Amino acid sequence: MSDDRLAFASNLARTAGLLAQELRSRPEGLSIATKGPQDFVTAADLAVETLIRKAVAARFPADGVLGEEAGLIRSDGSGCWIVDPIDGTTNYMRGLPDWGVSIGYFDGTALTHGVIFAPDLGLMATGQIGGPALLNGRPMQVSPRLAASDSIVTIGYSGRDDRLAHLALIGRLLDAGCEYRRPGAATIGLLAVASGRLEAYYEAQLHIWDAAAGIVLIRAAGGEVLHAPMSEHLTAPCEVLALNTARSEVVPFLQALHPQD
Ligand code: LIP
Repeated sequence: MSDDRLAFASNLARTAGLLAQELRSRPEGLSIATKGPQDFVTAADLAVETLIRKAVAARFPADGVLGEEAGLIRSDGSGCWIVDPIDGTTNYMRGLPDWGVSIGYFDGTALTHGVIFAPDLGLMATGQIGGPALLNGRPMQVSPRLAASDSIVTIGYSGRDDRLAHLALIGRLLDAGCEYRRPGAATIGLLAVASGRLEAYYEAQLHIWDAAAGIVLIRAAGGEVLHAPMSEHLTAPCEVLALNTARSEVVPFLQALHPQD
């Protein structure tokens, strides 16, 4: 089915990201509420999600939208846009560059389109299942590295996670000779895997709006992502393991996973 959803999402992510940057420069743009320990929402998160929802409603009125801030608003069709207006809010509000607008599309059966725009990093990633994954218009593919001692795993953590299990994961990776990074934004970690800069991403309990676009980008770039079936992941945070390849030596050192959807 040819459609212009990818071009639409790419243009929309760019507009949304530029709005987020502009709002960060205004005092009211960063009025902040706390959702939990080290978990924040700014007026910019809300404004960007509103912009995205209005654009989808105008262009694809039959599609629903699941967004981090306003939840799921269904429509007549089976398709649904899965949106994190500003992933990495803590980084964003502190002026750190690792944050992005994440827009994924679920056609009712599978995740099919993904766009991540990271304005402070100057990165626009687009991809569609069955099509190329592009980074700033140029093809990208996952890393060829297989050895654990030659791999860097990017990990995510939140207050939802078991702290000791997280520390044990880091210990296992270091014992295996891996390096690890923790960007504080799932989209940035997932994009690092899709673009071949890093070899794997793991997070124990990640919301689908943080992951949807990155999952499509990694699969379109030749990688693999294991996560819970969408029937489960649409309603609760779930374990996500994204890999350049299932043959990577890092796999045994990461958590056992739910069966892939
Ligand atoms: C964040 C994710 C991060 C996760 C945090 C938080 P937010 O997204 O990108 O990977 O560990 O709990 O969900 O809240 O900044 O959009």
